[in-house]
Amino acid sequence: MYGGGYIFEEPNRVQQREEQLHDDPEKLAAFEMRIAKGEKIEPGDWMPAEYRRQLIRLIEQHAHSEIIGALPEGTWITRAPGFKRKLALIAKVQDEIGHGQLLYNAAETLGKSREAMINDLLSGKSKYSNVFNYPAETWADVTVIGFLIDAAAIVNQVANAKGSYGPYCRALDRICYEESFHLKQGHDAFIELATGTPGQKAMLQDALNRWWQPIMHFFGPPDKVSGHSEKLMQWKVKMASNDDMRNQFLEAYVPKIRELGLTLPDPLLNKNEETGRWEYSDPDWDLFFEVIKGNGPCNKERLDVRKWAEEHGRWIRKALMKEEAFGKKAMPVA
Ligand code: BYC
Repeated sequence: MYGGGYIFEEPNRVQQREEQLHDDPEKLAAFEMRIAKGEKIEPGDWMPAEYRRQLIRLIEQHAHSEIIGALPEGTWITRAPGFKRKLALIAKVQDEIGHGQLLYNAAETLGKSREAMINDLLSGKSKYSNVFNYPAETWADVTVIGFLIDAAAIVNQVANAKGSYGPYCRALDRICYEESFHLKQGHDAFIELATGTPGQKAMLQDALNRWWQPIMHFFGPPDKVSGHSEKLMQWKVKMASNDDMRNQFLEAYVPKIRELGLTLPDPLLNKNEETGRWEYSDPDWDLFFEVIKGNGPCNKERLDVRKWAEEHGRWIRKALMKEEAFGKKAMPVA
């Protein structure tokens, strides 16, 4: 356990043990029938232990991605070009942290405490999105994140918002509203560089070349390798496969990039008009697995920043938990 000084026990352990004991075929069939009918599953409802475990894994990973994802852009707030871009970036970073809170809340409804999730992030046990382990070297990197990574996230979130677990879907709906604004400001900044001076366009092209492979990785490994997709799609947690989401992204955004006179660093990238599918060079999946295992260029830096924040915020959490600090019942830590 990461030594963050947390003092909570995970709730709902008893409930989870009960489910493992009673994961019987009749209950499972009734549960799957509800999902097939398009009903939402809510926190108090019976669910198979594996459905709960998978949702916790996925929502927790998503929450961590929002929190860690704020870091590369956050370092650019003081350097964003001009007052308008600074304001938009401050608002965006604040939104991303808010998304993390919404998602931690949704995961907590499944019985894992926020403290346990944060411990697992900081100890390296839990994953977060591969894309946030790369450096944002220039302002153009920030525009690529704001346009294309937000776009990739929207493809994933709009689909999964129609899924089966009520609290996750509601969180995703709200996140999508805000992400749509992020996408617009990212696209606007992207167009500004693409249609700016030759130096600005070259800076954008360079960023695009460096980010393209991590973006292709973002949707997860190919369907034939993805270990969780089949079950998660059957239970309507994932509403499209990794390859389908990657294809949707390429369909919507490659034309927008090319119409600005920019190129993509993949000579095989092309739409097959007969199948309607995009064809591309296989991204380096060994590299992807190394990055999500903790060996990417910025994994250590990202976690070090979060550890620093946890350690330096510990006194505030302690103060909030102490009755004498407020003279009333201890407040839960937000
Ligand atoms: N990165 O069976 P698979 C944002 C892992 S933030 C890391 O296909 P799954 C933003 C996967 O965990 C929003 N790991 O997995 C914020 C699994 O590992 P284990 C980011 C990945 O989960 C700030 C293994 O690979 N969005 O927008 O069924 C600023 C096998 O994969 C990744 C989300 O987090 C990855 N990319 O499907 C700007 C979306 N992909 O458990 C923007 C939520 C795969 O076997 N996540 N892995 O050890 C998902 O929807 C799903 O996790 C994925 C993968 C579709 C990504």
